[in-house]
Amino acid sequence: MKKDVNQKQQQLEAFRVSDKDQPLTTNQGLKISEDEHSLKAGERGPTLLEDFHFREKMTHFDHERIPERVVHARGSAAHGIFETYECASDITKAQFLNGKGTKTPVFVRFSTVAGSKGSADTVRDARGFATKFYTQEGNYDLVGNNIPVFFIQDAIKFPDFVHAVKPEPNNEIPQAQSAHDTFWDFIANNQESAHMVMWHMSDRSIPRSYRMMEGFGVNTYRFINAEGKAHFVKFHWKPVLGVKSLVWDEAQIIAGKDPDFHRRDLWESIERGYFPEFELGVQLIPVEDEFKFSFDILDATKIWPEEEVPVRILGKMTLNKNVDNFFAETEQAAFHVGHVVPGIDFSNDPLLQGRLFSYTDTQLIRLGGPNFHELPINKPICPFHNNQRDGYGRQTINVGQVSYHKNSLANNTPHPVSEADGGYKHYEEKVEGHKVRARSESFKDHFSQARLFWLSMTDIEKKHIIDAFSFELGKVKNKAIRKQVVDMYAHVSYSLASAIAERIGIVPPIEVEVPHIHQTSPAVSQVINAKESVKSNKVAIIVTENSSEKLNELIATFLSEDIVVELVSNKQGIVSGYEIHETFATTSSVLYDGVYVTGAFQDSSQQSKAEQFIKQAYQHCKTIGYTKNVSFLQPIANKNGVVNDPKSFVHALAKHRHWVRECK
Ligand code: HDE
Repeated sequence: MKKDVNQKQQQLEAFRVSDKDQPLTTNQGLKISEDEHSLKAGERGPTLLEDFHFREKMTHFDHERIPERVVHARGSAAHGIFETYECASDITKAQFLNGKGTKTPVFVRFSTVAGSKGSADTVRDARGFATKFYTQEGNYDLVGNNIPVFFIQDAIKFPDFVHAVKPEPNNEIPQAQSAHDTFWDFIANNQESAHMVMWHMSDRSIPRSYRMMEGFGVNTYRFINAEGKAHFVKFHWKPVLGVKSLVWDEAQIIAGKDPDFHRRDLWESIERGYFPEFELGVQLIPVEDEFKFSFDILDATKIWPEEEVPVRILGKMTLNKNVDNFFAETEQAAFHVGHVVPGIDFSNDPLLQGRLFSYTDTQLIRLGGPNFHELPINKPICPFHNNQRDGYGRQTINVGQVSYHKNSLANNTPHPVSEADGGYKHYEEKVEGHKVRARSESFKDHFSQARLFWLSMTDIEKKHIIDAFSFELGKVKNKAIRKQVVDMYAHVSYSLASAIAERIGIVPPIEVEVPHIHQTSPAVSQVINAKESVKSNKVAIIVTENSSEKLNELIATFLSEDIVVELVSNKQGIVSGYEIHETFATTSSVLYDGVYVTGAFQDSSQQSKAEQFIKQAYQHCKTIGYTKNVSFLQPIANKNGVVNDPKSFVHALAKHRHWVRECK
């Protein structure tokens, strides 16, 4: 693994401790001579209160857990570096985006939203994509998702939304699922969610890997350059490997076969040196153009179609180091949309405004007080000084008698800094209005972009959306809710709504007028934008007693293409001269991007396991390779994505899925 020595890593190094080869001590440093027996009055007698070692060990254990995040509890993170491709000083004075080749250490946490900390990775859900940039001007957090819009428009509805999607409160069922009554009841009664639900029902919500999904800031922010010129901005992360997804049946099986699928994928890729890479892009709208669009640019249920507002790529992030300790780093990382640097500011997007309160507030309970910024993972790499003092777990020893401003005793320091010297100054937007609990008329079109998304999908993507709606609503017990949702989606597309109605036993909706959409947005289709690549794809090679001697060549071809290879057989140990990694019992075809069969088994029960493995890969539209002597593959031999030489296999694997099988 590459040793990363950026400034954040140097800082963390001071906190790293290896316990290996060290004597066992108490937390006070006292060496311990015995750690298996508590101190007792007699061998069979009661434990003594004076056993400080027992009490310290047990007390610490009793207090090991902290509350999990109220949302995004399940996550996984890595360290890395962000490097600019070009100088973006024309649009922002944020120094980490200024100059070409400017490097900034980052820490990224990916997550699911609804499930608990121990839930499965591959559930249908949005994915969190939170990045902490340790800049020289302070930490900047870009707290985004892998879907560019959100369910609600105003943060005040967030507790309601989360209550609806989380397990139902009477029986705490179901875990990490939106396929239940309260979620869909919320959707039907809060129709601003229409657009987000389209994305949620698409393959975006079952990514193949954290490394293969886009990231979006979702909310509208503001960029300000050194001259004070401002743009509204939306942030994008574009994965270098392209956007790839699982299929739903596969995702559900993986949830049982390997609930850590995404976590493992991220960890192993970094350990193997296949560092995940994402390009950072921005969409920009000059402030004077705020009202020039058919949608309100402050509405987080709307995208800015990339065809209308192009994405400008600013640089690339590479994740090159796994954490040393999950709790200390991943669990204690505290992200906040309000952690900004000069050159980045907020808009009046009412979802963002509420987030600005919530993130610090939640850390207070989760991390136990106001000093979470002192935890190594959260600590800025630039100096920080202020008059905040004390609180649980305070680590800094602020010296001197002064902890207030203004003062004479410390020469009025720490002192505020002018804007010219890097002091943060809020963008001076003129605001005026009546105090009202209301939403702008311009936020009230809920169906145009939901329809835009639908019309921008390819046929296979549309099929998957209908399948997903039918699955989710099919799990809803209350028929009135099913009906309400179907009627709601008649406002998006009659063909969509009636196809769902047919599948879930609901009378077809009445045809209503739908928004007039004149253009589509190809940028939202992951099929249209599919990137062909095999780097870091995982392939199972099935090895039998009859595997050909050419296996070496096959493995060498795959490795030269940066494909990860696992040898699978009916038993571990040596088969046909090769050390076997996994068996049909310890692994499953759903854990691979493709399968290559190199011979038939002599034993018919083993043969049927191999056939089952391949059949499942075939059903999930994966690439299948075989050597010529494998006769049982003949029925599918000439089908799309089924090939019999390594080169064609690599070529077919790059396509990721062969949807034509599913269409038939
Ligand atoms: Fe969050 N969100 N959120 N959120 N969010 C949290 O903060 C909140 C929203 C996102 O890996 C919480 O530290 C409100 C949108 C991510 O640690 C909490 C609203 C987007 C993460 C919170 C939203 C996100 C969180 C829970 C509605 C995409 C995980 C734990 C207005 C742009 C960060 C925590 C990590 C976490 C509040 C909506 C992304 C409670 C009030 C939209 C990636 O503060």
